[in-house]
Amino acid sequence: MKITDAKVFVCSPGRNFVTLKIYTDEGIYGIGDGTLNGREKSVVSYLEDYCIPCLLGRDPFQIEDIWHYFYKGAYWRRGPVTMSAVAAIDMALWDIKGKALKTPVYNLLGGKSRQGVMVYPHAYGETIEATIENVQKYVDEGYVAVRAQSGIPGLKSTYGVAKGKTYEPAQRGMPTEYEWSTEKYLNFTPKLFQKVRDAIGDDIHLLHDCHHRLTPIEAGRLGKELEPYHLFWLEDTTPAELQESFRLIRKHTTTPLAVGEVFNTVYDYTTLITEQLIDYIRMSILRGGGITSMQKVAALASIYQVRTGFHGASDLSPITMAAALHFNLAVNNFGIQEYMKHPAEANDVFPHAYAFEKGYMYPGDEPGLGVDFNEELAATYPYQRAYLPVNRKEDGTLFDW
Ligand code: GCO
Ligand code: MG
Repeated sequence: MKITDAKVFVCSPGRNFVTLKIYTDEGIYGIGDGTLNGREKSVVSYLEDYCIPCLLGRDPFQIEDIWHYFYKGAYWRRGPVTMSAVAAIDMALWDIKGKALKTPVYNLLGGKSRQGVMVYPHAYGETIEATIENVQKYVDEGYVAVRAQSGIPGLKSTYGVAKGKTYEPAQRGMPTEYEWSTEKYLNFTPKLFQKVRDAIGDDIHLLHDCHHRLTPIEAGRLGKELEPYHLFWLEDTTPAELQESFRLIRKHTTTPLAVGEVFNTVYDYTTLITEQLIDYIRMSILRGGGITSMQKVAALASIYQVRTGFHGASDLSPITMAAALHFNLAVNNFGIQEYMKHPAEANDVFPHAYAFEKGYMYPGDEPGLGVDFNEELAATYPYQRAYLPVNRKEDGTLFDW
């Protein structure tokens, strides 16, 4: 089999997505997700200017070799643009192989290690009461794990709390400016979880995202104060660059830690994993360069009892969601999968076999990834420029977002 062509599509069915389609001489095609929120066109350029010309004529079954061709062979390595492009290629190649061998991708990854994939959605509200109501709504829908974020009294805006119908950080126009106070957040958050836990009881897993806004010692304080409410995890407590930070956090709390939705290679994790400083890996198949590289991350993590907990915000397309579900079904050290529903228009553009039932998701048994791309429909939703926000302290200092 040979790769005859590859094309990139940018569409905006409810939000922007970058889709790569790889065609072969046997009529089989594969699709991959290259979406990088707010930087979509940079990935398109990387794919079109460099990757696609170098893909033509290759055997799509040689996934490992092609992965290294675009990682080692590129010379300029790593970074979110590069690794999202590599991931798009890699997903499409696994999709082709599954279709050619007439088997779902999870079978190529070792087969089913479990029946279904536990997922968590986002619950949020402007107040503690509204947040509890939202958590309860998800519990009533069958979820067994829920992330809870709440508006903070005295702050105009808070990460994870939507003003509109659904939470979507990327907005049209120039970047929105959020307002932040560490003191207000740290004083408020333990009260939030005390009330949420009281309201829903002990059986539901609760998660929370700090979105990189704390120093290590502040993270230690928050983790310690949240211990009575036994969170499933506390996510991205500090900015992600300094892995050593987590030594200090770990000394102060037994609250489990999840890290790395912005990471893009295993090298971002080596200290965190080998010193057992974290419990869950947040890097997604999309950000981490594809299934091929995430297999290596998961294998390293398994030796150190670290589990997967992949990023699954709605700015990762249904193709990444499908790839994650196949991966999660197969890998032994699976932990949990984030599941933020896509806009209805996106589900129409990406028809898929995966489904949700009673807190768990299932990739379905179609050959390949089990997700398709409706080009004609996609063309009716042109790209819309949108940027992620920035965050400032109350005195105007630009802060981590
Ligand atoms: C999460 C994330 C998202 C990101 C978003 C950025 O845990 O789901 O933090 O909400 O902010 O994916 O594009
Ligand atoms: Mg997050």
